[in-house]
Amino acid sequence: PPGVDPQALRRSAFDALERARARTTALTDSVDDDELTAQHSPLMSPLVWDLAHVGNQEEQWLLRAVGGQEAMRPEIDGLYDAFEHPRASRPSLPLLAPAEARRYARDVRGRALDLLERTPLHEGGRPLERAGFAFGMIAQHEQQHDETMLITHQLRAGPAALTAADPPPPEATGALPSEVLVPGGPFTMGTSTEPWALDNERPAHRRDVAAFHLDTSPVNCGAYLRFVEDGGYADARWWAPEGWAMVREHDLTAPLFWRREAGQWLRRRFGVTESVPDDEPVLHVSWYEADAYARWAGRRLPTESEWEKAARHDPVSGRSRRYPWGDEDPTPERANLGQRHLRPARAGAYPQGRTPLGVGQLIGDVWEWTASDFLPYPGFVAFPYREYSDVFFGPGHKVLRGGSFAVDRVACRGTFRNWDLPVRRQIFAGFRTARDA
Ligand code: AVJ
Ligand code: FE
Repeated sequence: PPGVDPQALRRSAFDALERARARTTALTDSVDDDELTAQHSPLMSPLVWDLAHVGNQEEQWLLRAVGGQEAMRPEIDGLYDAFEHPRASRPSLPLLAPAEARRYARDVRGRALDLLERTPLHEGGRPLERAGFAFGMIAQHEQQHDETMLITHQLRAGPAALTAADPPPPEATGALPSEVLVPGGPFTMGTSTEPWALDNERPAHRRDVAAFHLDTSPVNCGAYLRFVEDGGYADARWWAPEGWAMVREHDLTAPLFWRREAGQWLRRRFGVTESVPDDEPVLHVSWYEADAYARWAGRRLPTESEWEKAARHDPVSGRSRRYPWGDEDPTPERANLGQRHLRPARAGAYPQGRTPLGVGQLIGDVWEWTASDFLPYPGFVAFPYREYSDVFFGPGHKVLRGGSFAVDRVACRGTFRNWDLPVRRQIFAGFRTARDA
């Protein structure tokens, strides 16, 4: 785990905040002001809302809670409270205009960096300050909104505003087996030591997991297409009842952004139309579609504990590690993270990112739906605010694991938990399948 050396933590917090801001700037400077204030989809906020919301959360948690400073603009807190205004209503609020929103976020950041220099980060400090937690939390928050803004870019009409190099190809030597056996037995799930782990990842606890088989890579578009062409979307047998209702109500026939034209399957990605690539992990499927595919294939989604055991359990030491490859932070050789690429890599890429059993691409590429509801771990304590995780626990939300190409490394690790509604399709989500041993 990252050292508890205060100077190293201060440096990591500074780097993480700066990396997030560079990305926020790229996402909001790549379209004009009209596009920043427009509603590209009722599912999303205008980009200028995300920008000022990021600044406002930073002001509340760093300047006010850590620094004890007075509110800079108390009158805007309500506008940027995600619980006061649903996304669809945000364009009609008296939001800060683009130039004002940029200036506000920049002013907050200047003060936050001054505060980071002055704040003691040692073990005995206040919980928000200990190991720089609040600074790490705010960097993760901004990166999560950067991913949200990238989803807005994917939903917007018009020509491409963003470009990126393609991810690396699969390793040349030999194909992976399609699945591996993960032996049964207990493992440690969650963490009590990762300094910037969010409340829902805590505390570490033992879980028993029976032996199971797990796909070595996420399900690709070619395999998913076989389900589509086998009439998968027209056969109630494969679907959970609510999933079948969703398919009927919206006439779904394929993943979001796909369409069939002149006998060919096409999809639109960030303003570019291309043919659906057989060998790339499928994206933009809801939990219901992932669940239906798995049933059609005679398999099932892995549970959240199965996913984490496969990603972290080291059969040699018996210990749970931070990542599939060990305890070292992600690098560009290990995982497709950080929006360096605008698509997932094909199966067999990132050989240095595999687990000891040979499971690949668990971190990065696509968020992976799991079978599990989003629930608190035994001993969970909401921190520092109930609205991050606590209010979302329950059977309404399904857990996603592993992060996508759109997730920064600060907001991704073997213990990181994401969640969403099972109907959600615009997120960068795919899945892999499992079966009982
Ligand atoms: C954890 C990704 C579900 O975007 O709704 C951002 C993260 N929480 N601001 C979301 C979050 C508050 C959250 N997810
Ligand atoms: Fe937020």
